[in-house]
Amino acid sequence: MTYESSYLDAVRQAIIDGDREAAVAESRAAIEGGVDALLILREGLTKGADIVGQYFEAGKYFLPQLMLTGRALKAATEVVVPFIKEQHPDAQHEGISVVVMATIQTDVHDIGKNLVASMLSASGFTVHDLGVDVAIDTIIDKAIEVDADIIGCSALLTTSAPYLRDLIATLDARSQRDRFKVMVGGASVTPELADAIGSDGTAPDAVRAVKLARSLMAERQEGRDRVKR
Ligand code: B1M
Repeated sequence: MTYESSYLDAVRQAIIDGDREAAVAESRAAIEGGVDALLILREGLTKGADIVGQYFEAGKYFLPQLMLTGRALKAATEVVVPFIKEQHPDAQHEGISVVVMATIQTDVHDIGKNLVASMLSASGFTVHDLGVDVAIDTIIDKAIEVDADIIGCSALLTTSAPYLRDLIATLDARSQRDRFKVMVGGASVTPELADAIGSDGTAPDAVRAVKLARSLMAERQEGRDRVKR
């Protein structure tokens, strides 16, 4: 067993047990032991969440266990995020790019959305985080109000993912689609779905979400430059 895998196993187990104190302590121990914070997120916290999700689907775990895991994930994420920002500083300043973020209506999962919002802020984007279960028109109204560049939405449920499609349809209906880049993500979003609904892209994790946001901003700038010429 490598030194990394024993730390990661302990973090993962704490998430599976829904043990907040252990999740925080083991995440700290892994950081102090020199494990990359992004690895802790991917191989410890997220893998643990996936296993809990599988147990839930299989009827081995029920809602209370899911809730305990949610609390443990939240607390441990707060421990690792500052280190992800520090260890992955491909975060040159973005200037004044503005993002409106939300978890789409009917969905209350916010851990991944918070992570993406936090990484975007650390990368110099101005982020307006509207929270969870946010109605489509509220998202669009806020994006117009703050003159956003990007709308970013998470959906973790197969039943909430269709609202991402409705968000884009509503942008179209309100003649606002060309005004914003739209990023989507979360456990129910595949690249195929992101493409099929006409979004501008998706990313599997927060670090790649920042890369995507950057490339969307570069595309936007290129478009503006072309219009000027
Ligand atoms: Co729920 N839940 N949950 N849950 N929950 C899932 C999503 C589920 C997959 C578990 C399962 O059965 N396998 C399942 C959905 C099944 C489906 O629809 N296919 C499920 C279910 C069914 C439910 C309920 C319906 C249960 C019930 O009540 N019977 C209910 C729904 C409530 C609602 O939303 N209306 C429910 C409730 C809950 C809790 C409240 C108890 C809790 C959430 C606590 C919270 O968020 N504050 C919870 C939890 C903890 C989970 C799991 C176990 C973990 C989710 C999580 O935080 N993952 C989850 C299983 C799983 O995901 N494997 C599950 C860690 C997080 C870091 O990852 O959010 O994917 P993630 O974010 C990643 C990437 O996806 C990406 O970057 C993030 C960081 O790396 N990303 C983006 C996210 N957003 C992005 C946006 C972008 C780009 C990238 O651009 C804008």
